[in-house]
Amino acid sequence: SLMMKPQVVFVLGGPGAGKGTQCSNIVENYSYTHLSAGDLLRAERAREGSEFGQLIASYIKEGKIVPVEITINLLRKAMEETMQKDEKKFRFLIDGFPRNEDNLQGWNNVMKDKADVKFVLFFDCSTEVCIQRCLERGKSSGRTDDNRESLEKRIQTYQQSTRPIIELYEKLGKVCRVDASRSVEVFADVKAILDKED
Ligand code: UP5
Ligand code: MG
Repeated sequence: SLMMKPQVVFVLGGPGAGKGTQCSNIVENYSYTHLSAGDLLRAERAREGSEFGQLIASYIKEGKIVPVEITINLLRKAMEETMQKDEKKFRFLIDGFPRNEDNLQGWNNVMKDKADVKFVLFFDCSTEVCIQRCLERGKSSGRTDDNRESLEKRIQTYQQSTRPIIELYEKLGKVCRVDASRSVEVFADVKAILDKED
């Protein structure tokens, strides 16, 4: 059968900005499949027999960005599996990727011809709010990186490596920014963007 070319929205923003939360909201209201690169890496870390488990565990704890060869394969497989199960599912929210130059190169090498990147949904959140949300979540999340030490590194990685990627897309006119520091009304803005872009 004729498969649609996957349509992708990259969802970016600092740690705790609300990427996952808003992606869940979107999935409830629009026909998107949510793929969190971080969730895929955590699942791979936990997978019995994974040759990358140790590496992923240490990168996540250190707030460093895992080599793209690992991440892009997880994303590609998840996209293929989704579309094989249901060919109507060709719209994807790719949450937390691409985070640096290496990620972007890996995407371009493997996926550029296979998928269209429509735009970047950028959840812009102050560092203070990001830290507060992750520390609060850390009380129950069980995430190995929701502690002060890891968080400082995650924030630094975000500032040094991910912000330039967002700026690059900004120059291409492909960034839709949402003020994500607010406790309410974030999703109202997201809806307005999706209704306009769709
Ligand atoms: N919350 C959310 N929105 C709120 C609001 N408006 N008001 C009040 N509270 C709000 O939200 C975080 C917390 O805040 C939750 O408790 C939520 O209830 C509350 P969430 O939606 O989970 O935010 P999110 O942006 O998804 O935060 P997350 O911690 O998942 O972001 P990160 O980007 O840090 O984590 P991710 O899982 O993407 O990556 C983790 C690590 O994996 C990276 O540091 C890296 O080491 C590795 N990684 C790679 O190497 N490569 C990749 O491509 C991806 C990840
Ligand atoms: Mg998340």
